[in-house]
Amino acid sequence: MTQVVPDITLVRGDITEQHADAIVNAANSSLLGGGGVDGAIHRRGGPEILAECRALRASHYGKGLPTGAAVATTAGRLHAAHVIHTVGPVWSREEDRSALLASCHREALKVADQLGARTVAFPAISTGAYGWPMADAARIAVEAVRDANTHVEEVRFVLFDEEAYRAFAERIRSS
Ligand code: AR6
Repeated sequence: MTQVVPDITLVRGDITEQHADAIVNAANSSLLGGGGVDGAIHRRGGPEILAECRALRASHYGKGLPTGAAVATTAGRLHAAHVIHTVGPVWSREEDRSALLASCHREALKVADQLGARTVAFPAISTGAYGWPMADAARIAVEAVRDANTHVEEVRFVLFDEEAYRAFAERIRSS
């Protein structure tokens, strides 16, 4: 298989309405749900996702999914074959955690490759409850995708509001 550099596309909207091979969840390390994207994915995707998350906690991830790592489950009733759960870092003023945020994107794409996914929808990981400033998160996310060694053909960032959409658009334009 030849390696392709993914096309980066931007959409403003709700990630749970997307049609893609895989949808990335901005989860927490418990894998057992939460608010924001995580809450919406479990709500719309249905209980099969949580059942697989519980099974992961009972097997490989007894201590939870580490920050910066990624793992897949079914996508339940979402318009996708898989949900790829990743745990973003909580923003810190004192400590540079950008490598972990880049890792979320890289590891999610690695899992997507293992699944044979060609289109992957990402939210703006860490920019909600985890407090990461949007412009900086956009820079890290776009750079990580551009540098990834992946067979994924389309990475679609699904941005919930105008500020997020503008930050990602600006980053793509300027790099
Ligand atoms: N579709 C697309 N983007 C969304 C949606 C949606 N349906 N809902 C929110 N956003 P967050 P985090 C945007 O908080 O910062 C959860 O409780 C939102 O405006 O979902 O990584 C988890 O369980 C923001 O820009 O993820 C964790 O505990 C971005 O998605 C924690 O929050 C990410 O916001 C993870 O925090």
